Amino acid sequence: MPLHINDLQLTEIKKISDPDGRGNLSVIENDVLPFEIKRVYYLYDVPSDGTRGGHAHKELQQFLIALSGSFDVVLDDGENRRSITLNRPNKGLLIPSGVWRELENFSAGAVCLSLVSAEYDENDYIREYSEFTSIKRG
Ligand code: T46
Repeated sequence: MPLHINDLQLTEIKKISDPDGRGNLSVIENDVLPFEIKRVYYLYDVPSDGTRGGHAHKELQQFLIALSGSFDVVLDDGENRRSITLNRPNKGLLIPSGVWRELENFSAGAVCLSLVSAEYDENDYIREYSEFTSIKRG
């Protein structure tokens, strides 16, 4: 069945709260993600009017976390669009392949951690929205 944008939801990440008030620790183990992590990168110092993304991936899957601050991820499956706010370090957003994404409304100090399923490959990117929709239409 083709992916519908409403299938994409935030995933809870395990949080271990220190009983002596030393704060929290969150952990991502291999069973949380449907892929093996091959690369990690992070976005930071993004101006409040800046946008990141604006493309889809042919194969790459990724898991985004707002380690600090907040930002919105606009998701588009070629027919429907919705926006999800990431603002907690113990919630992540899994984005499968074939989903157009735009990241916007970064708060001051926001850090977006991205765990991804493959090494960097520019050929995996679809950077033209018209190409994306035409692939989606088949
Ligand atoms: C995504 C969003 C959330 C590299 O050399 N290696 C890398 O691993 C990456 C991710 C990028 N780059 C280079 C390629 C460009 O020259 O860094 C430059 C900026 O990349 P890009 O314009 O793709 O950055 P974003 O923030 O628009 O997109 C990135 C990821 O590329 C993308 O997969 O989903 O973050």
